[in-house]
Order: sequence, then structure tokens, then C-alpha cells
Amino acid sequence: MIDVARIRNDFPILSRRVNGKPLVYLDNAATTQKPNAVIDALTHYYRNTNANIHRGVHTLAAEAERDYDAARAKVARFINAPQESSVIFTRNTTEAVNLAAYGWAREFLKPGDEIIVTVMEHHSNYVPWQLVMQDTGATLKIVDIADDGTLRLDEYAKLITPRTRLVCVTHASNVLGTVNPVRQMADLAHKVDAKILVDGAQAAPHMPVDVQGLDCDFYAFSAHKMLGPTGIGVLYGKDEVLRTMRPFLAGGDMIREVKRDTSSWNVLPYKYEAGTPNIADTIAFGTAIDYLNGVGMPEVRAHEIEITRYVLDTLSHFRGLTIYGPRDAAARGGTVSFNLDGIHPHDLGTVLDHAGIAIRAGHHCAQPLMRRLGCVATARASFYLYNTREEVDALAEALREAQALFKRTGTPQKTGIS
Ligand code: 7TS
Repeated sequence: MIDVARIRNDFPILSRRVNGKPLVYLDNAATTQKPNAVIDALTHYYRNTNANIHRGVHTLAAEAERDYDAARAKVARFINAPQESSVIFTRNTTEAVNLAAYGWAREFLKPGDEIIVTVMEHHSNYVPWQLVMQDTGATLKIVDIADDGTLRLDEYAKLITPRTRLVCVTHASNVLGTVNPVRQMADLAHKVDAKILVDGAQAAPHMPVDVQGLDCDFYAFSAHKMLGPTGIGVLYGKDEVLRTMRPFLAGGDMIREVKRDTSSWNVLPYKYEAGTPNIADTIAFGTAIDYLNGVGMPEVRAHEIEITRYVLDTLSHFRGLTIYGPRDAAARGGTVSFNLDGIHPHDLGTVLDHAGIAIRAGHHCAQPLMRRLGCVATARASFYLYNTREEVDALAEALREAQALFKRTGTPQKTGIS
């Protein structure tokens, strides 16, 4: 078991108060808090080694480049990539998916080709494929969920045809918590020679990830959801796929030679990293990975299952509370969406904030899923390695108070897309 009390000491923000109450931070699916080591890595870089990389001959440039390259090596090991050059740095998951959409899909898809997505995708892994569809003439097919929030694998198997060229699926849902059977899906996709892109934004931070074991062609994720800074993310791609793609952004660093009318491209990964990269945040991302490795990803996952089980058990005692997503904590992530009868999730979020509890309310950038669930919005509590059972108890207590408050005042539930 991990030592949560010791871990909490590493996160300065967790000791602050909000509205006179100790902060209970349950919005980790949106972004996570940062340990001292990550904050220190940022300031250390700017105080000691700030320089541009891949062009300087001086000591600072060499040190900055060494630390930047070391971060790439850490990311590659973290996801078991076969080589460092398969790790492309982007701004975030969104940019990583768009890199695949521009570099691969727009280059290779033709009218009549099919892209399969799921109804539980975040807009970042949905809207880019709508645009690809418009630009290439490919069509979009959508895999439904079962009523327990798991993906309809039977339906997925039926949607796959010889015209399927790409499957886009989230590894773990940011609303339902569902962890999808990515390897099984990859095997079916590869049988018809399709590629599979996995959105790992809600999985890479929470469980050991092995991109070779998953056999995915692309894997996208963001540092800020795994203790790292904002502004840095990753697109992992299989070497043979990355080699064939067209550059997405053009400019400095990504070229080998520029002639009057044409250019040739730099080697991987630089072919897809035009311009001065986000050096400081990348180095601090490496520090976040060191931190997670220090705790141990199997331990992070075990803690998440334990606390999710406690949350699901606690919430199941509430009358008028609907939980969305699988009930088996071992088969899901620590993101728990719910609605309380008669209270709009935004009102609930505001009441909880008065108690110092940060949750998210809204459609969670998953409007197709909201429509499928038959609601316009949900409340969502999402957990990470520093969350405690006491915080779950504080959430339950605040929910009870909210129920009592709204029973007294009888505020009707608002409607409309939030
Ligand atoms: N994919 C999933 C599954 C996500 O949960 C998110 C962000 C993204 C992609 C996009 O990540 P970004 O770093 O590019 O923004 N999810 C959320 C959320 O659930 N609440 O705020 C952000």
C-alpha cells in the first residue's frame, strides 16, 4: 500500500484552505496537482540551465538538451516504447490526436474509408475525426455502450469491415471510468489492416501502460493529468507508421535540407517537432514520471481501485443518486460521475465548493456520451494517489447537506446544455 500521508506532504497546494475549509481536490480528471519536485524542476531549469536546444554549442544549451532528451527517454520507458524516437512531444492529448489526424489520416484516407470511434470519446478524440471525414470523404461509425457503461465489443466486432482504416478509442473514459479492452480491439483492427489510436489521457496517469503489449499504432496523453506541467503531451507512434506520415507543423528543427521549392525532413522524432519546444515543461514532465515511478504505477493503480471501491460503496447508500459507469472498481478508473435527483450538477458543484470540495460539473467534453446517457450534465469526482478515505467521507457529508438544503429550498433542476 502507498503511504498517502507522506505523499500528501509533497504537494504544497493540498494544505491550503478553500472557503475556510481544507481543500478536498477531486477534479483530477481535469488536471492533477504538482509535487514540489516538479515545481522545483521548473524553477531549477529557468534559474540554471535555460537555453534553446538543438542549435547551441555552449554549456547551457548542452545541459538543457541533455535534460530534455532524458525526459524523452523517461517517457519511452514509462510506456514501454521500443525506441525513444517513437515519442513525439506535443502540447497535450488534443494536439497529439490532431497530429495523427493531419499527419496520418489526411494523408492516407480516401472517400469510402471508415473510421470507428466510440460514443464515450472526449471531444478531443471525436471532433478531429469529424473534420477528417469532411476533408477526406471517409465515414464515421460509432460504437455504443451497454447500460452498465462498458463498451459493446460485440457491436465493435460487427462495425469492423475491410473498409475500416482507423479505430479511435479512449483507454479509460473521463466520464464513466470504463477501462476499454484496447488489446482485443487492436487485434480486430489489425485483422483488417486498420490502425488503432488510443487516447490514454485518463489511463497513462493511473495504471502501468505498455504500448507494445497493447499493440496500438498511436497512444496519446498529457503530462498535466499525471503530476506534470500543462503545455506538454505525447503522441507515441509505431516507428513504421511515423515514418510514412506527413509533417503536421512545418518550420525550424523539422527539416534536413531546405531547397528553393522543396524540403526534406529530419529524422524521428524531430520531423514532428517544429520550432522551439516546451523545454522547461518537458524536463519537469520527466520529473513527474520519476515521482510516479518512485511510488510505483502498480501501487498507484491499487490505491485507485481501493478508493474507487470505497466511493462507489459510499455513494450507493444515497437515495436519488445515479452513478454512471461500471460498478466493479477493479474494471474501471477512479473517475466517478453521478447525478442527485432534483439538483443540477452545477448547483451541486457550487455547494461543494463552499465546503472546500473541488469537483467538476458539466458535459465533460463528451456531449455524444451525455446524449447517450440521457442527461445534459453530470457531477464528477475523480481521484488520484493523494486522495484519502476521509476525503470521500467529506464528499458524502457535503452531498447529504446539499440534499437537505435543496429539499428545504426546493430549487428546481435547471435544464439545458451546460
Ligand atoms: N482525452 C480524454 C479522455 C480526456 O479526459 C481529456 C481531458 C482529453 C483527451 C484532452 O486532454 P488535453 O490535455 O488535451 O486537454 N479531459 C478533461 C476532463 O475530463 N476535464 O477537463 C479536461
